Amino acid sequence: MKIKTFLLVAGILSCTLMSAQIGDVAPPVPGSKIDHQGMVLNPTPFRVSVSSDSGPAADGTFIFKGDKKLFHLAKFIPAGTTGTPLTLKVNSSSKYFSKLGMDAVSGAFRLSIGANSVEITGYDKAGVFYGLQTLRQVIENKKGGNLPVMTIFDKPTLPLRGVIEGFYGPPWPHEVRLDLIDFMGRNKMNLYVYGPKDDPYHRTPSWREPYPADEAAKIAELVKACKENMVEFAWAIHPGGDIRWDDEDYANILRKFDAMYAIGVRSFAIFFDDIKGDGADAHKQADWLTTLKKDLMKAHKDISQLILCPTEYAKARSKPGEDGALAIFGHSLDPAYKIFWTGDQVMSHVTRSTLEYIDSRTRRPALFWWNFPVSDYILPHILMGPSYGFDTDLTSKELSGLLTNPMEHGEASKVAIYSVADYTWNPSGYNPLDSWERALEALVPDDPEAFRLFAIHNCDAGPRFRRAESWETEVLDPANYTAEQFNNLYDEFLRMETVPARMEKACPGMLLKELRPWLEQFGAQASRCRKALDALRLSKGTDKVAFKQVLESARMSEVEKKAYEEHSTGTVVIQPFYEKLIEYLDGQD
Ligand code: LTM
Repeated sequence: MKIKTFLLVAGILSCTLMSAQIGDVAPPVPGSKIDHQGMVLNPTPFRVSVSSDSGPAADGTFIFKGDKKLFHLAKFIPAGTTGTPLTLKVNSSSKYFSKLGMDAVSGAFRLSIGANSVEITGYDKAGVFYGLQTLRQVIENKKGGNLPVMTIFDKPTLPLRGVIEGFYGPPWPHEVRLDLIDFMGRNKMNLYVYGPKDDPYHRTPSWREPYPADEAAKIAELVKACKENMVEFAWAIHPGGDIRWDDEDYANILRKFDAMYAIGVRSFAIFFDDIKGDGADAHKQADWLTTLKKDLMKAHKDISQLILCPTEYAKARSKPGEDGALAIFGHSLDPAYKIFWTGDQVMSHVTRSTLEYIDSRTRRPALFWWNFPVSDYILPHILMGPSYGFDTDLTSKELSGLLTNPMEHGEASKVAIYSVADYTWNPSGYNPLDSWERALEALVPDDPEAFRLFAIHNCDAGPRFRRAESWETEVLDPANYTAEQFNNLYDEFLRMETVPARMEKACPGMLLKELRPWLEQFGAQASRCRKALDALRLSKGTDKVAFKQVLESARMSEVEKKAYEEHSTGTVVIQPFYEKLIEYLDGQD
């Protein structure tokens, strides 16, 4: 039997460490696309040994064996009374994992696919669940054929990996949340913090009030979905806008937490971001939260995570000295609390230096609140670009975890969520460009090329968080270009014009619904650009009437301008090129 052992990190050497800070010019996207030879796994596994031998049929059923208490984790694996034996077990001995060259951490597992049987050994239940998720992916990759004989050793690097629904604007619809929780489970994320700014029962002025019964029932359903996907559901309260630091409001917070506990919540977060005045007093926050932890633990033995979002949540907003909030938390906030941090700025890269800044003050590894692909500060944009700007040598010593704050468009946010799952599981194996390519293929498998064409021109988040966009497109100088440049660009616009119709056919419904307004603008923009190039060609000839007619057909009307302002696309390269071209053509008139 020929065994080829390889680390799925090829191409990563070309990744540069992203330590540069945000400027007006986007850094290039690190990494490169990899040929995965029919075995696409997300997150990128730690170690894979694959042989050329054939294992069981991928479309067959499995007979569960081993620890019966683990069988419920395998709901998504086809079970039968005949088929391939699939043994599930937990082995919490660190000796076993260190012999395999692995850290014994929650979520670690060994998946072994033999010629006629499969075995998953998890360090804990989470490890078994993740092994099953990897098996599901291997099955999906090999549909219609046979599983390869292979062994995967895998473990998460960052203990907390997930999503913080923490944006301003319409909170996600219930069905989108449920779908995202399933997506998180598939991609081995384990924390969903619920803190939508526009949920009135989360924030000032209604945080003191209980949820109406129907909304409480929906939250209970989210908690249940999270449990099934090995995701911890943390409910966040945001009381700082009008909090009174008195006994009555302390009791109000406890009462609200108790009500959330009663519907299944076991993790809590307290947010003090984006407030001014008395609520932002770090001494009071630290005192209260420390007492709150004691009271919660006294009343309930099974509280899981406690998280604080400070008012000074970014370096640019923090006081560095001993009188700053971070140092105050370092001295007097119970160490059980994780502390959110958005980096040097509100929208930032994830760097060792920013973590040194916060960790040395708060005396604990920060929990990164990564403000991407959130778009609440740049609503006309849809952020479909790669996730990058992460130092790849970070560990749980500096970073207890990282959560992405996504767009109000939950389905479209999956492009970034997929890659954040990838990075947080295996930072040193993270290849931003390849991860993005895989995300696009996973989300629109029936026409990934159309989705990619749309996504590559819809990346930038404006001057506060410049992102690389349209990096493969060479636009031309209307006063000086070659025939080759003209033809290439013309062909690209023609291809772009086909995208809306192709996406209508290939894109899954919930995602399509979110993208449609941008797809319409994208098609219209491509068509205008193509017509403007036609006008450029005509401007070199003698038929001035035809030139003028085509130029007018390429021009944006006031109505079109307004629609574009609401749903902007190609803002970095395509639209500026179009505007420059029209200006040039007007000069030829
Ligand atoms: O980032 C934090 C901690 N708070 C808010 C978020 O709620 C908001 O979504 C982002 C982006 O606008 N900025 C914030 O300051």
